[in-house]
Amino acid sequence: MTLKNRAHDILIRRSGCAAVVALLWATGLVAQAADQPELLVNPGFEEIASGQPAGWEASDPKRVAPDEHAGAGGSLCVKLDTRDEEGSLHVAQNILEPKQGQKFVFRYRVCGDVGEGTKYQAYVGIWKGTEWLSGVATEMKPVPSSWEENTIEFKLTQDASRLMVVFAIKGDGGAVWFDDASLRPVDE
Ligand SMILES: [Ca+2]
Repeated sequence: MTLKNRAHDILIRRSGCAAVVALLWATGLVAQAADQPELLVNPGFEEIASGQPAGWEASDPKRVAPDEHAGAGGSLCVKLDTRDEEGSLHVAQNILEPKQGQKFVFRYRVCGDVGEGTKYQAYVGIWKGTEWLSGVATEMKPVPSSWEENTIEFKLTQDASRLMVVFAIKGDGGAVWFDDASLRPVDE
């Protein structure tokens, strides 16, 4: 088996495993999901529109794209790639008129192949119209080399009219993948 074929074989097996996990997860949480709807469109980056993750806005369509990285949930994730040109990239989605006073849980998975100079941000920006109010988890973080899941809870107490979920990278070169994003209201 060639290296390429072997890599493909591993990718297929991992994808199959992820699909089973996703199915179990979905079956177990049907009732809960009905009470707590997912607010993001295309949270798993599985749908593509004009070559881009549907529902998401990319800072640079040439360097932010759907990708079949091994270990992605489902088949696809989103890849932010600064290997050819350093700088910053992001992919983002707006949620209009979130419920004020509501508690939310924000989840995502991330992994990357980067030098030490590249870090990532996965945050929720809170806006009143075009005015920035605050942000949740805005710090730059080191990029893990294998998939890592993060969960952040926050309560919307301010006069917010818009949330923005943002995945961003900044640095001197590398590729970072994000997948399985989620933003759901949760009961207190
Ligand atoms: Ca996915």
